[in-house]
Amino acid sequence: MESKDNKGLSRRAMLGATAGGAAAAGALGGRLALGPVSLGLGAVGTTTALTAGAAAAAEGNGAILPGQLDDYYGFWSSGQAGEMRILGVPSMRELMRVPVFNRCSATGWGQTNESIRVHQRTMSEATKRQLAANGKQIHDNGDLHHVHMSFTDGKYDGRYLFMNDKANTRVARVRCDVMKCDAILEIPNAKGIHGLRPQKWPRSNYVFCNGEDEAPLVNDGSTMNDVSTYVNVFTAVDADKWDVAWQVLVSGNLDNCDADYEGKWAFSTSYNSEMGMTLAEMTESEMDHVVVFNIAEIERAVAAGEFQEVNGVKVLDGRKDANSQFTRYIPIANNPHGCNMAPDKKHLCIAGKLSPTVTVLDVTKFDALFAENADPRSAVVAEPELGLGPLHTAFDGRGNAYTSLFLDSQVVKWNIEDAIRAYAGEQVDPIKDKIDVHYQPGHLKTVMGETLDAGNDWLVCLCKFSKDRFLNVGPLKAENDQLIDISGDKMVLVHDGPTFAEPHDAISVHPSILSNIKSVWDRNDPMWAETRAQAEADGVDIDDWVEEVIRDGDKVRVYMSSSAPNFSLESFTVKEGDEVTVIITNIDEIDDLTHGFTLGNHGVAMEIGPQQTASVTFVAATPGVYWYYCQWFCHALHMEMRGRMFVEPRGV
Ligand code: K7E
Ligand code: CUA
Ligand code: CA
Repeated sequence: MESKDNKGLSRRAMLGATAGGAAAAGALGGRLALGPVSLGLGAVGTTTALTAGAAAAAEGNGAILPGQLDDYYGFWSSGQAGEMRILGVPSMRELMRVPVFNRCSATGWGQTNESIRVHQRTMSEATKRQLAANGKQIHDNGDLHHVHMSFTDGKYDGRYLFMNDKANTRVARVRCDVMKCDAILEIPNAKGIHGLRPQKWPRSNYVFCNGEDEAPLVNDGSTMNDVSTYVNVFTAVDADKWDVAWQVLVSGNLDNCDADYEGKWAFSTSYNSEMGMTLAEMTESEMDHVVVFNIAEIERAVAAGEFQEVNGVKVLDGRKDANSQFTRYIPIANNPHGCNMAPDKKHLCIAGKLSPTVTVLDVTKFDALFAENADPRSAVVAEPELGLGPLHTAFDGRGNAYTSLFLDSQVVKWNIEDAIRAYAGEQVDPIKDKIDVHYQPGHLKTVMGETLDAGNDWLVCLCKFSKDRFLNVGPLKAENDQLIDISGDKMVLVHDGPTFAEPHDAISVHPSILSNIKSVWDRNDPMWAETRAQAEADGVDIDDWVEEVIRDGDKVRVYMSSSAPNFSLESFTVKEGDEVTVIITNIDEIDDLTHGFTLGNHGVAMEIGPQQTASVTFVAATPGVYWYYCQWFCHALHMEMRGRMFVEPRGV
């Protein structure tokens, strides 16, 4: 086991290096031909022979053998669980969970002062009031559907991951260098952020966010059931400044969105062009629409001051009646859902959901939509009939599209150019293959498929139901993320991956894009800048071994260090009713040496990674002796890494 004496030695180094061989095997794509090639390059120095059974199991797993690294990082949303997950593709092994909108018992996310600051930095006064009325400081749930990485020049750039919270109308940002959430933004005016995409070109200056739910723009109870006062709001978040750049009011609601590869357009599907409030009303029309947002025109109007300021945000009116140049509405059948821009830089695929079609729009024809008397369907270049319940579309690097068919429980592979030729009247079947999936898929994703680097090896299909595919675990069943080999003409199902609630969407990213990931925190990380400032004000050097208890009226700040297997303070004393802040710096420098702080019977626990500072505040309300301990296994004497808090009765 590591101690503070063996600095510089990592666990991976101690366990024997395997990374080089694994990467080489991955690069050779040895997953299906599990012959001597991939075995020979596999777990270096450990594998001499595999049984036939083990080899078959490995093959079904994408042939990532024990000790091998995956070919891709997968970033998964988790729906109502509120976190982001990191999986390996193609093994589908879950590597990490990153708490974002949820409260995490293991890491203390949602309880540490550092995470509460991330939550509160942009919180509106109204939300603070609502939370306070319920005895809370932050929302501790979220509904995270869409995770997307920041782009530069149409490719992932490894800086950030962005994600939505439909439940509490927020977006969040995860720093890729440490895989921690560093910013959450409550979006004013909009309701229920659903579709979310970063701008692809020239870089992700904006994150586009769809408000799904209609509500009065001034939503203060003065108008309630008068639907004519309801609006839907499209938001562009400034991804660097982390505030709202501008908003556009639209007709109908907003579901999914995407952006083009020229930085000219964003687009959103709308299933409720009817502005219906009931299911019957929302499905009444034959046609709904896609909204096209004209970025240059919007930016011009914002710069010229042609906006209305609502709740501190610049709002433009892009509704149909306003006759602006901000938006155009393309009629699409029927409650469309998925909105996916192809890596050919040209074709936008809109999934019909209630219509068995995908509508292909040529974005190079969008300029013409803004001319007077333009035909609003003039950019439609194909509309292949693919099957029942098309929800989302993914792309490979060979001009093929893959659409999930929710009702048919299938993935259909089709060729975009062939669909265009068929639409023009040629006798060609754009459908190349169909495969059954288990069951009822929502999103599906090829590796790097929403970028100019779209790959041709793997498709992940995120099925909403697993039914009979796994052992019965009670009324609540796992979902099923299936791995499909798309390298050949025929799609081949190679793996079932049970998942807990509810990965709507996922992306896969090549590890070369994420070479900036750290194993040890920088001591000066901005994550705890405010905690550091407090320490400086208290005259405490938290970079050093520290044993300080500072009293400040009824507030007590307890500074300590951790180094396996010790806390610097074996005990500290406070008084009944004190507001206690425990600030701990983990001075261990080697990777994979995380400590924790759990305070018994106080509901307090947090992670303290190597070189991290973390803090937590609570009221010591009840006199007595309470043990605290390290909850992340760190050392042979990890159980002994504990100490006592003495809470003296008031008046002693
Ligand atoms: Cu289709 Cu929220 Cu992306 Cu779910 S959405 S599937
Ligand atoms: Cu420190 Cu366990
Ligand atoms: Ca509709």
